Amino acid sequence: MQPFDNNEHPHRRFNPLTGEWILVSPHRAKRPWQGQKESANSATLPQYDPACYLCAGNERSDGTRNDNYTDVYVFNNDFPSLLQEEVAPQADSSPLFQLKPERGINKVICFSPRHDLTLPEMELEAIEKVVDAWKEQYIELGSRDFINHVQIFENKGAVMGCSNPHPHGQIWAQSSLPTNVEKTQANLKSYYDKNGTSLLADYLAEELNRRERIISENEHFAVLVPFWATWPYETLIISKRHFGNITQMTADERTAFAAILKTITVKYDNLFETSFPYSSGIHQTPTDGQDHPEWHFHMHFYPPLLRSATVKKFMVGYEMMAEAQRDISPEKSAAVLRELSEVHYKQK
Ligand code: H2U
Repeated sequence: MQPFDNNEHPHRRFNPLTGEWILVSPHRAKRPWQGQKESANSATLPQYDPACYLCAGNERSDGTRNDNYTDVYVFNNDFPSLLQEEVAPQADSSPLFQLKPERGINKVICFSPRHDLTLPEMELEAIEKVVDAWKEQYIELGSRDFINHVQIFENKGAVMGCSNPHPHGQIWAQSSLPTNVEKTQANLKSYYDKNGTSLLADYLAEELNRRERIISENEHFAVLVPFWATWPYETLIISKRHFGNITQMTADERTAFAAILKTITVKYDNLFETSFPYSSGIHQTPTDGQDHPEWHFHMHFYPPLLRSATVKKFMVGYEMMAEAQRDISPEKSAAVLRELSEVHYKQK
């Protein structure tokens, strides 16, 4: 029998954050491609677009006018998916028809007044201001008694369903713990209860030791392709110190977090010399007033691109019916990202 080689042989890997397995088929990365091939949209954007509903001073669809903001700007989403209004729950006698009213608040956060920039092209100081705004929102929204979870996220690129290239993210704050966060919390907690340590602190220590999947690190954060990554160039930013949420960052950690955000997003843009699409989001302690020593601040990046500026991975077929699957190994993806320059390709 041949000895196992994780760059050659199909295998499954366990994601300890979700408790799910994923199928890795590294040998398939070699197969010929006859699928989607179209040219990237590399249109240059103006610094200010009079028709953009996120640009400073412009009117939004409901007639509200944006402030003439000069750095970060946060407003209530005009088309929120959650409402603050309290309604009486309705009982249903069948456990097969469970339903619970859900309350919440949705915000939009413009990262910069510049319509043509995204995080990787912004100055470090400007990214620090985004981090500050995330922190303020986490505190403000999380302090409301009916808000138990604050999801900070960014959907970047038309391929991710993002409606506008103006650099922006969203915040959905709500009364329940959403499914993915609940799963992560349960797994972090059972690890913490069993070992008395943070799962992600132990994981990061081992990754820093093995150095197979580390892409970059600074004094306070590391970014890596997780061992269990599903998306081809999925990454995870983990704080080196064990703390639960953004309010617990020191001033140095705030700067280091902004710096590693810039590093990974610049590398992403450099990968296919395109504005790299992704969904990213911060996972941190819920705002339910409980102690959560199991939580460890981290940020996920789930980018869909696979082999060019336009050829993306689809989560279809086997993935929909059975479980997530990837071709290129996480180690190869990490090596590719590690080698890429930290200088944005447009600045070369
Ligand atoms: P996306 O590009 O990820 O769709 O985010 C843009 C958000 O901006 C979206 O949630 C909101 C949409 O509801 N929006 C407003 O709040 N006001 C507007 O005038 C247009 C879009």
